[in-house]
Amino acid sequence: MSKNIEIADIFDKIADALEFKGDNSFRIGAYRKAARILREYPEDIEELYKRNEIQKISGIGKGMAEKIIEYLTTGKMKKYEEATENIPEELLKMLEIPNLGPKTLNLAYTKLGVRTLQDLERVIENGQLANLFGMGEKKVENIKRGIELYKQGKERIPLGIAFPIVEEIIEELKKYTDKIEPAGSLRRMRETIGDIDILATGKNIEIINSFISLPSVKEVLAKGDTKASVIVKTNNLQVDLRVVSSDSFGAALQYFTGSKSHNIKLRGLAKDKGLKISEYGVFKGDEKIAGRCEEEVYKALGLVWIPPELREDRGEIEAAMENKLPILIEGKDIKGDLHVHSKYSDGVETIEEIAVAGKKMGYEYIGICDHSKTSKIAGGLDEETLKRRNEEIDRINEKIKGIKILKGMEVDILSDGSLDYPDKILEKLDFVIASIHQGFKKNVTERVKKAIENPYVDIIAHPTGRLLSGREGYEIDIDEIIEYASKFNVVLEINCYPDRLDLNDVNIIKAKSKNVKFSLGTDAHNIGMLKYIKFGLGMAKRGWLTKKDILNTYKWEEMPLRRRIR
Ligand code: DGT
Ligand code: CA
Ligand code: CA
Ligand code: ZN
Repeated sequence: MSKNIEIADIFDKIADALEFKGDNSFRIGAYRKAARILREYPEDIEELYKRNEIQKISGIGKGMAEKIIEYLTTGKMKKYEEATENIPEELLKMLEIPNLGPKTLNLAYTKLGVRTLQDLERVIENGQLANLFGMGEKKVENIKRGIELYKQGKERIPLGIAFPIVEEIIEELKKYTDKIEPAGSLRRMRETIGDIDILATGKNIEIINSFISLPSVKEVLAKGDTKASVIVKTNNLQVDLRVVSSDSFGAALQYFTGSKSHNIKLRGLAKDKGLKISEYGVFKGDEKIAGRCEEEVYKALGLVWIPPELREDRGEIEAAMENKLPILIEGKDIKGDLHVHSKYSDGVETIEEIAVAGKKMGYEYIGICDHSKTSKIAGGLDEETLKRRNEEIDRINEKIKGIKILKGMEVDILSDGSLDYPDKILEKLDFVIASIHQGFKKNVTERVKKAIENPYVDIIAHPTGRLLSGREGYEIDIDEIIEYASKFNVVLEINCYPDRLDLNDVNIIKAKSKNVKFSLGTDAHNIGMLKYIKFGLGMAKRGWLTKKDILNTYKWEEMPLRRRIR
């Protein structure tokens, strides 16, 4: 897949170069979008090319396809060479520095001869940059801060880390605002977040002042009448707050929720209808025809409201035009969690405590899935202990009414692809999740396929094994697993654990197209983690899933488990 990434990088660099040169934003957006599609594309682009199918990639137009083919056949791209002509390589890289826009960089380059990061730091230190027209101390301070972040290797933050920060900020500011909502990638529930965007209405000064003096704020980057940017203590994450008037709240929420590519498409649609859309509203000439709420904004463009999780320009605008958006799964549809660890393996609470917590969540059932015997460090259960656990589950089911505790297990797939318990034990369980926890380098795809062939395996846990923290996962051919799961009616898990979110949206879309069903499991190791279900729900929505796609929306008796379908 290396060519996919290689070409994506080139497209991004073209966009950077165009921005640097002050080109119009439409073309820039087109390159950024193509880069993103390639980065996320599941298949090797060279294979597609061999089959003459580059144009079939959804979202890649004729022009982009030609550029991809040009690069694959000649190893070069003329457009890239044109766009980056006369721009030093180092300068291109510097466009990634937060708070340093392409215009400023261009100015520093043309007026002060800045060509490298060291050059930039020098003109900051000796005051030359601040003396440039339109600059000033404040702006330079921000760039300095940006360089620091850049050097730290500005990473994207997992959704699971950003989410509670936003919840806390919103909770604190609520009393000063009429309305306050998260926007940006966080509202779209992307698996990682670049920065946090929050939108509010109310008394500007009060809101902004309380925002910048929140205890979680480490540094104030900018403060104005209608917006402020801060760095919070957690992960040096940037938070942008904008205060807008209530009659454009919907338009602003729409605009700042993005994604950029969704917005660009929407702007084009507005243009076709002789309208203009901005963060202030939808306009017909000078007349504002929508802006107060999002529904109104989409309606003005002839669309039904589009859930934020779908706003990635993956066909949602076309679907909304024909009123063919899926009815997405919602939190209220979820009847239980299907992957929870108890004290029997490496979880914190007893079966009873988990049952009580599950009831509090409003669940009808909760699936206890402890580790199997080979996972010794995770307190894996030998056969004797498993028997005792199952007896305890029976007892607690008698004792506590209103929730059913399910006897699940998360069973290791061993190095030869066999499972960690014999079939006669697997058979007695309510359901079985199989997972790879060892031998990450040893034929993972083949082993998982073998596990799928076992008639007592209902679900494959965290199917790709990737970890957002970048710690070691395993290598697996997920396309092959999806095909195989589909063939054997095996369900693929959407593991809701913030470091996993596995399957993710891209893989969910692929698996759904092969009629695979999904299960939501938090992989909770203590009851506080049961709330992670919302992150899996986010992935499910981003994957266009409806109620019937997901086991957890069925009553236990009606759940389409593989062992029942046979
Ligand atoms: P992130 O922060 O990298 O995780 O991703 P976003 O989507 O939150 O992006 P961000 O924070 O740069 O901007 C928030 C939203 O504002 C974005 O989703 C769409 C909107 N937006 C920002 N810049 C542009 C732009 O140049 N054109 C358009 N149409 N929308 C933009
Ligand atoms: Ca953002
Ligand atoms: Ca932002
Ligand atoms: Zn687990």
